Amino acid sequence: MTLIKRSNAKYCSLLIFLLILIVSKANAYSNISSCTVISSPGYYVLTQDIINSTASTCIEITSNDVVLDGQGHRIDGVDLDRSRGVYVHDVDNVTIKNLRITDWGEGIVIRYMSRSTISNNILSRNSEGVVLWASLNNSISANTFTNNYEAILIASGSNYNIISGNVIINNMEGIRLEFNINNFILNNTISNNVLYGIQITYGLFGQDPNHLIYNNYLNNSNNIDNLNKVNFWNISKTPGRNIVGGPYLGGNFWANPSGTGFSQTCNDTDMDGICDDPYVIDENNTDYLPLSLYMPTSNPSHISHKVPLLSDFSLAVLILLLTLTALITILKRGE
Ligand SMILES: [Ca+2]
Ligand SMILES: [Ca+2]
Repeated sequence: MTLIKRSNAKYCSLLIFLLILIVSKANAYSNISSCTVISSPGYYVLTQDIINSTASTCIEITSNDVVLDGQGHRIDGVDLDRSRGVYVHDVDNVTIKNLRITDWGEGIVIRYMSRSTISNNILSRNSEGVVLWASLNNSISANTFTNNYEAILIASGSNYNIISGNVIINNMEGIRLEFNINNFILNNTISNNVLYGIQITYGLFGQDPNHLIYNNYLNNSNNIDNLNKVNFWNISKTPGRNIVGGPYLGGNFWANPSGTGFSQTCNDTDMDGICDDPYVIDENNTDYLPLSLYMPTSNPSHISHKVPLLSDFSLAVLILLLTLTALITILKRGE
């Protein structure tokens, strides 16, 4: 008995110690107010703008499990060639968010990073906005890229990354993918970029890149550039609000600034927001479900009333079924 009590007491103190450790870790916010190296895990907050920094690398992250939260502050350089706003390498589980990054050679450059997130940043006037080298399973989401030379470069050996919900407008080049495979590009607005919207070269070792690219709004004079091998440009027709407000997800919206893009001129006889015909990009690449301009024909207020009524009804049925199942279970237990 005494032995058991002693071991219980040991477990209790161990638990309390762990709890204290977790709580203290959760509260470990570190403030940053100038260029620095982050070499241990933690939550780092930028507390003020860094303006006209002449550093060759402003913030370097070398540790796993780091959050860098800019809280809307700027990391601004002086357009030095090959300078870096944020440089992250050899890490896992890093988040970079809420930063404004301007006037660098490379805004955010990443090498050997995995399972990490770059989100809600604004990148302008950099030679390259975000660059990924040999990095896997990352997410680049909800960032805004304007007036960079190249917005996003997914470079050699960077596979299985998700690039979603970004706004990429008025850059020289939009997204470039080279020597990598199986990346996902979805829900982005890629518009008015001078040379191209998306450029894809070969996959790794010359194989098919097999990138999946769907539900993007593409509105550039040259939407897709330099394709060589096979990629996928749509998912199967799935109910859901697409990027131009239509009722189905499928492929991409293909526009150009002069208003003559495939999606801007295609027929949509059954008015489901998907063009009648596929959009053939080249012999290896076809968007089988290109989006069309979606214009509901009936009174919009009529539609907006109809949808909630239907879903309310299904919810009521579901609740009824769950209640019945619970009642039956209780009754059976009572037997
Ligand atoms: Ca500057
Ligand atoms: Ca249709």
